[in-house]
Amino acid sequence: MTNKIENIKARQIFDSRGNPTIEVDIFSKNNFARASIPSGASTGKYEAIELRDGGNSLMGKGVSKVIDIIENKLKNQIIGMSVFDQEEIDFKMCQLDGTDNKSLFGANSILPISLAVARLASQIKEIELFEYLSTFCKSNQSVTTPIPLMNILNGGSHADNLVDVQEFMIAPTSARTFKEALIMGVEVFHNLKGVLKSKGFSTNVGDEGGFAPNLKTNEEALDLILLAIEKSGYKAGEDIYLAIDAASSEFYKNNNYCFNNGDILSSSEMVGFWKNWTNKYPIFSIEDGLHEDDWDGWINLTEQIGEKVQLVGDDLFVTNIKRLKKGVSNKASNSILIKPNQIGTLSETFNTMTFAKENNFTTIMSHRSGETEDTFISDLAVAFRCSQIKTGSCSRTDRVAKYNQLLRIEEKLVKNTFFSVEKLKYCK
Ligand code: 2PG
Ligand code: MG
Repeated sequence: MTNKIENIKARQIFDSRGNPTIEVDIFSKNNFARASIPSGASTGKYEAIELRDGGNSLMGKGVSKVIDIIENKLKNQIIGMSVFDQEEIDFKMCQLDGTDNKSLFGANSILPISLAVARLASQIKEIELFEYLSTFCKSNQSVTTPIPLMNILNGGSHADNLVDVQEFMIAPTSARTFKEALIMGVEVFHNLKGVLKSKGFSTNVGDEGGFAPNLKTNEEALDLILLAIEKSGYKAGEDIYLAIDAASSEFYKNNNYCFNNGDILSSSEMVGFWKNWTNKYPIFSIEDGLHEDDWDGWINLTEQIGEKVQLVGDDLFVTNIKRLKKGVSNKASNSILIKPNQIGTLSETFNTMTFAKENNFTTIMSHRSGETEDTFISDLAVAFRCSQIKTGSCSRTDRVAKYNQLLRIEEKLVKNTFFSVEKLKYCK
């Protein structure tokens, strides 16, 4: 049979930060597919485990143990299965691992196989990856390209500066196509470079390709971006909205939010902080505005501004349906960030996205801060009608590759399939 998996080969490659990661090649009789996986820096404490070798070599980050697991524990169990049995393959790998958080085999041994299987299936069917993946999406909504959230200014643990907020993103919501949105984003990116230069700031970029200037305050970042939007000929709050990933678990100490300028905020003060920012600036989306265990804070924030602002759980939910269910039943947010490597299989990622959609949560597909050249998430975002995708800024090929793949996908879709045509709920 030509749809049977005949061989799997794993290798150590390097990600955009120069850290080891895994690439898998998978073979059927007449076809071959490849997938590689990313790695985070501001990882949530409830994410599936990423196995590393430890020791002195490669700063302890080597993945030879993972290769050994793939070659000796997983490969022979999967060879002979049909590439079209995505769920059975994923389930089998989870069962073999046998732990709740994939701590025995590591999500980094399971996910690359899971992704490569889907890609091989699309090749055997001779259809695009996004078309194949959309057969797993139960939505009646038409297939759309997502609005890009472009992280043009980097702080937190993604940059060597004193900016607390990890990501300042722009969302070109007045665009009618993904192509148009990307052009708008690129224009603002280049104008921001000019603005920073003219003010004597560094224009070096951080891990996700956004600028990483040494600003004194977080507000300064917002003001500089607003200026760049204006210089590009667009109106902030009409053509382009702002989105934030605070990654606040990173600056949470002893039940408080501790800023680099010495400010220490309680959970309710932090909620007040976000309320103030969203009144003052055209911010339509805040990701991880509160710590991953601060459920009361999340509920409070959702009560206060959840009607008009998208509140995105990243570290809070870690793409895990159990945590998402808790969030839905407690009304602790209204949106989820989707990162396949936080949970470790494609099938579990599908289930989480489906549950989020059934409960009217927006879904945002996301890269990790350490990325590879693999563009799988672009196809996945389209297949599952994610309203948005965040995959960094408009520089660094590891980021732009994902946006470029969306340009190609959009060419294949019928007219008016860009999400902004439907209008984002939180952009009035
Ligand atoms: C995030 C991600 C991606 P990391 O916090 O959303 O931007 O960062 O991959 O470092 O967790
Ligand atoms: Mg995040």
